Amino acid sequence: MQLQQIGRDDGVGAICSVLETDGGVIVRDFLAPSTLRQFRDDIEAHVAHHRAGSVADSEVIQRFWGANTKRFTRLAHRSRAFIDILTDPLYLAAADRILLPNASDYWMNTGQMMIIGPGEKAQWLHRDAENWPTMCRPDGFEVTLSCLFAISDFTADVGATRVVPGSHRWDDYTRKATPEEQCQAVMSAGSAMIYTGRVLHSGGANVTTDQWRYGLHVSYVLGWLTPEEAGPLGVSWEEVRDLPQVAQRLLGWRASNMNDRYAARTWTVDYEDVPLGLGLESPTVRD
Ligand SMILES: O=C(O)CCC(=O)C(=O)O
Repeated sequence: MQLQQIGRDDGVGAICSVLETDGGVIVRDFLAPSTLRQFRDDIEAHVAHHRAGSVADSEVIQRFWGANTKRFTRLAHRSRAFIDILTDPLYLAAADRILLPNASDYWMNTGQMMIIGPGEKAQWLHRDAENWPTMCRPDGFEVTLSCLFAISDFTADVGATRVVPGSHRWDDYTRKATPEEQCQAVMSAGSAMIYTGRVLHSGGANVTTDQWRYGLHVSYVLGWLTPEEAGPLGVSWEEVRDLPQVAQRLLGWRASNMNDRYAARTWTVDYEDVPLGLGLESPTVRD
């Protein structure tokens, strides 16, 4: 069992067609070398000061997180290159196709560094849509789309993501995957594995003694569901005010459903779009 690999030039049609059958696909050399370098440098400046493991009371969270795994978010605050990744046109085109049939828009679920350290055990297999349990079922639809960007090489030994291709199409989501049904997203730095919210996957075991696996998880979720990360609490208006509106919306700095079809907007302030309601933007600036 292996994940299919394609190139950026194969386009959004190829991504979506593999996602439909396998639930996950590797896009080789997804990131431009300059973006990869800049992002890695920005993150490196933070990593050394960040603890491994969770300080949460919950033992379940601690196990899921990993004792020797560093995780942190607020990436728009920590790296300008992150915005280029968050708004990558190919990734957005895939999200449009997968998510927009079920919503008028989507926003960032989370942008999270997942840096798996030496000796870390494999995480348990899970589906990202489990964040919204009633939406994670065999007869449901995709509410979230995720991507793991390899910021360092993803080898089998260093903990490349484990995936169970086709598990999004199973009739029974309580079924356990056999070892033969699992594979790993082995890929070089700059490549990316896009996967649907209903495919089983997990962080792999890092069996090295001295290497850290740098993974960047970026996911989107339907605009009418609550994201994992509290986006606008992690990045200020000053940091996002000059970004394109699509980036502002993804980061939760714009209201959802801002169209004239229904008066059914969500995520408003004083029933206005966020910056307008907060008095950060004058009514004439929009449009
Ligand atoms: O680190 C990985 O490869 C995947 C981790 C993951 O799926 C998660 O933490 O939700």
